[in-house]
Amino acid sequence: MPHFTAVRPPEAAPDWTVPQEWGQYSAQEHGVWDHLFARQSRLLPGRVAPAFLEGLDILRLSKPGIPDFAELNARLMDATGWQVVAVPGLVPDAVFFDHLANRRFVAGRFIRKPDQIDYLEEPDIFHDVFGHVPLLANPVFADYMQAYGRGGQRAGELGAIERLARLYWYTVEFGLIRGKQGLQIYGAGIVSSFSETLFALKDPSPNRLGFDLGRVMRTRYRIDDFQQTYFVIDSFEDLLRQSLETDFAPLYRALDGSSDLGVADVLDSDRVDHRGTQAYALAKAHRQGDRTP
Ligand code: HBI
Ligand code: FE
Repeated sequence: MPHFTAVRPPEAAPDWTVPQEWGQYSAQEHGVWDHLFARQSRLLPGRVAPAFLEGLDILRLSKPGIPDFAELNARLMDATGWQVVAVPGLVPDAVFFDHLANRRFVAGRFIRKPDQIDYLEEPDIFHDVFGHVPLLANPVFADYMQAYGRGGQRAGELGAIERLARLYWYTVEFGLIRGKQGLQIYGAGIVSSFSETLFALKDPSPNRLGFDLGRVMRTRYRIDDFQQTYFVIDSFEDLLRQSLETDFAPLYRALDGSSDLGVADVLDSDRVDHRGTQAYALAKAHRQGDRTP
């Protein structure tokens, strides 16, 4: 995610929230949501962590059309005390962390156009609500997301925002988890993407490495294409435990002595589920005439 000093749009409140204005969505916009929802709902069973599907049920997200946050929040608050608030788009880090620390998930209220079905730069309501919100109904993941928000407020004081952005990226956005029958997805960026759901689990190109907090905080990520490395957690409980038990300040200091790692690097100390061929990234770089993938 970019770190930027955007200007708060005039229609937004001081905390950058805006009314969702659910009544303003057109039939075509509801249709885009239904198309994306149906496509992912057919694809995900067996590929996604069961807690995600449980969240879809608890929050009644299979109801047709773009969810009305007022209805959604009644169920979500009941489940874990979280609520979804609408924002005009990406918000500054400090605003983002403050909302998460108070169990408010910020979601774009716009939805992609029919010609953007497979890719768009900025997170839209389908990415944010379908991708991120179902796991917020899971008590352990809900605690992790609040701990992340609090960690972000602390990181701001310690100048370690980039390290936390990497943790967010390789867990909340693009995380994999060890399921009973093999690896499964849980990261919102994968769950909300038809092509990356298939790529992240089965394609021989990317690395799939065991999650380690310090390792992830050293590792750069891509925002413009499929990931070249995915990290695998053993459970949401383990992810929460690592995040709560680690005093991040000494970890940041220890990491200052180590160099960043590239998107495709594999270390001898890594737990390697799959060492990727990087064929996808190399072929793409070759097509673009750029030799350094
Ligand atoms: N803003 N709306 C929105 N959604 C995000 O996911 C988001 C953001 N701002 C910053 C951000 N994510 C990341 O840089 C965090 O890791 C800080
Ligand atoms: Fe996201």
